[in-house]
Amino acid sequence: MTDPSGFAAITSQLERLAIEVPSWAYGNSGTRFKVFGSAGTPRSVEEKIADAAVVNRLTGLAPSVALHIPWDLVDDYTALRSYAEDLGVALGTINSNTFQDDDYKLGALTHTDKVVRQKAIDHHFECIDVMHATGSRDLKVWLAEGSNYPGQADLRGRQDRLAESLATIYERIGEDQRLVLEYKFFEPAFYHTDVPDWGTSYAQVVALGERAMVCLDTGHHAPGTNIEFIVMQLLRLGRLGSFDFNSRFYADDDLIVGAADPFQLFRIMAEVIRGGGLDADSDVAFMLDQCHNIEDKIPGQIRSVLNVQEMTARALLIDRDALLVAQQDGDVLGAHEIYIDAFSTDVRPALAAWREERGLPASPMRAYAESGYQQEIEESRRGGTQLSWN
Ligand code: AOS
Ligand code: ZN
Ligand code: ZN
Repeated sequence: MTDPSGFAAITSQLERLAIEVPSWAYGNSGTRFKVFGSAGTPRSVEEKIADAAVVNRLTGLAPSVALHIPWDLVDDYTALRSYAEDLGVALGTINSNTFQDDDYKLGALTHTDKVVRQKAIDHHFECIDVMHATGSRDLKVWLAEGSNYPGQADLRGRQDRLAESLATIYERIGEDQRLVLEYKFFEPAFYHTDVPDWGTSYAQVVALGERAMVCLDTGHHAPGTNIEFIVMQLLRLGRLGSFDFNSRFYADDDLIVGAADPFQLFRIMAEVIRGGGLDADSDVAFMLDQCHNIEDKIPGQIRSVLNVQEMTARALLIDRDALLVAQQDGDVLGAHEIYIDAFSTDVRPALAAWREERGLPASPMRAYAESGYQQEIEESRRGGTQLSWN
């Protein structure tokens, strides 16, 4: 096969791409208006993992599953780990939850009441215990904390309490584990959130130590934010721990990554590559944080990991040497054209052929549709009730 796009030169890097899928993507989800149930929804954590394993089997791209505590509560995490490994996937990031308990209405790690703060800290300790059993590296902390009305809360006091609570949790993290702090500029609190932006997350994690990192959820920025700049900066500072990938049009939409703006995903992956985030020694974790409210969940996840792969391939095709020369020469439009040339390259045929070479289906979407798995779970999992919230 001829290789006009130079695809052969990028496969060794592309091979390293691994995307963690979230257990909650396989459960039913919706908006505050309606949760549409879908046939075949998993009834247990094990069934969510089984579905995630199908995504990995067909794409070769999703070797681990993120869990959420307490949504994925089981008695024996060591047994769950073996169950997952038998299906060819690992248990990945453990996500904590301090947003569904009445005690946390006015805050959890930032609460003025020490008893409530300790309860939230203890929950994180439990998550760390789970991590030891599952073999997970990352504890991901997303906090639904903030206030709705100016004057409601002491912004400074909350930030200080947050630092203290995080430090207590961080002390418990094992030598080979990391604490990853996610930021979000709004919701469920609307006036202020306690970790609204990358700068706050960065300031908090730097104070903790080397194994504390920032999580960048692509849906958690104000419209128009230059997300790839943040990617560049966090990589430059050595604190980009992980991504929560998804797409948004208006809010925290949690739609399929790359669906709303594939060019943005390309730009993000271009900065990841430029900053060494795809190098062999990189420890940046790529995760999805999505919910499939109206589409089938498994093909939704397959589509998502393929979108990341496709934009990564295009970003790898940027002619870096030529780009550097054009940039140094001040060739504004020449540099821009080199960048756009890569984005405009249709890598789909080359990706399909490369998958086949590695024993994967050329079209994982088609392979799933033809596999009969969807019909099988719709038949066998009647009464599936697992809900996920995002
Ligand atoms: C919430 O908006 C965040 O994106 C969280 O990362 C996540 O969706 C939640 O913590 C589920 O675990
Ligand atoms: Zn997220
Ligand atoms: Zn979110």
